[in-house]
Amino acid sequence: MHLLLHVLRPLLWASLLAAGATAARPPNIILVVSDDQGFDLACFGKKEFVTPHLDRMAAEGIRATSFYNTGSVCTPSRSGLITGRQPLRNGTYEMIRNDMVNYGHRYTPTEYAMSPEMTLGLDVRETTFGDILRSAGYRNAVFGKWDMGQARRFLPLQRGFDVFVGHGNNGIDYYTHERYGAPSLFRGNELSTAEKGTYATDIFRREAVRFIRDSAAKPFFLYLPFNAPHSASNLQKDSNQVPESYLRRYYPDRDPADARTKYAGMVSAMDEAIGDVFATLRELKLDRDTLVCFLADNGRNGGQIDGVSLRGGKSSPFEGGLRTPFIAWWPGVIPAGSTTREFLTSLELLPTFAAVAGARLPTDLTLDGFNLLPVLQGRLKSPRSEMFWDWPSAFQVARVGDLKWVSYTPRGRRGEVPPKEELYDVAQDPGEKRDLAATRPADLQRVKARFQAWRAEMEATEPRGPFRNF
Ligand SMILES: [Ca+2]
Repeated sequence: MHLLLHVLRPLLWASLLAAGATAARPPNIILVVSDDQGFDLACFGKKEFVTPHLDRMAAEGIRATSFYNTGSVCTPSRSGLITGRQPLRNGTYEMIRNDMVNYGHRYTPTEYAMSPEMTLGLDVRETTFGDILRSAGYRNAVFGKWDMGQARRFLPLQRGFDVFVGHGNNGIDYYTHERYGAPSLFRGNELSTAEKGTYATDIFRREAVRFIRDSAAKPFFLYLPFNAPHSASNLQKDSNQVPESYLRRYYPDRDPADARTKYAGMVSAMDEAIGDVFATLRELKLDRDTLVCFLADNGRNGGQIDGVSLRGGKSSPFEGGLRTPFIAWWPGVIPAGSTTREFLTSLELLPTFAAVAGARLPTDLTLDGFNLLPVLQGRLKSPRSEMFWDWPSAFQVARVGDLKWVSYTPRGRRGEVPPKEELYDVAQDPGEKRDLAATRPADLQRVKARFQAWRAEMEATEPRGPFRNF
């Protein structure tokens, strides 16, 4: 059975290519992730943001408007993306963060070496999308925010990647590359201060272009998780950082000192970096042999899809936190200028990459998603009818069909105060304004029961660190 699949899989990606494409090998794969951007880009309706390259990507590819991440904050969102497994299954379901900085504490080097940001990370028994694509012969790189731990065993070179420039923790200062004073920029396995003073987005942009140019010999996987436009991790009051040139270029009529203006400039700096990636693909004539995906890791307050306002933002259980933009681009394979409303999540990306690469998945690996390419091509309805989220310190959520059950408490107080429970029809009411919990009690119980069944499955899965008690 598996031998047969192994033989047939290379035919799978070949059959996905439209007439005219001449791929002699599986496609390159580029995954771009932005940090805390939510729907702040013009092609999802926020016209005040100048994002011509992402807009062009959407015009030449497909937008998804019902796409979810596995968390509404960085770390659990990224662990689901990287492993294709629910955070409760892969074990990284909370933030890996030295929270004492919230109270003004500065970690000494000795303290930092023993702190959660150094000692915790994605369980080494987990398989990453880098591992899967490497097994199919890909050359893999990460430039940007890894966020899966920074002890050596957790860093990308030990997790299926060949090249890494970036930070293993949550966030850095864009110029010093420090996290609250702790040097945090790695080249490979080593911390490096050689480029102190260079804007982080420009470093990741340059490395991405260089990697594409250096990868002619093999299919490549470029994972490009920008730390932008997340605010910088330093102790300044306004920690939005962007070179002046972006402010002048895009907002000549706005106050350059305004934090909101700087944030918009950070979005545009990232968009220009993405533009360089596309320009390089076109120059090297790789644009029909490369699948490019873009998503934001979580929402941001004030999120809107095509003018419809979403409730909540980062760290929230509502659509404004969990639902994010997704764009996929592969000329000749994915229809241009299209939009899908199909129910999809970031758990689908690892199986999609494996399918297009013709990779064999380990038989003992339990995944929580599926190949979404046929859905993007309009050949299949999404097989997904349910999605569940459990962020133990803050909320539990189930979406079953169009109904969404939400149980939430102020963060960190779960179990101390009674949770609020609500029910929404997110197809009819994406803004989650009309709570149906009182009027549709049978539906409420049905959705909750699905959540409980899923929760029991997570409890029964082989436990993983770093948070679970086993
Ligand atoms: Ca984030």
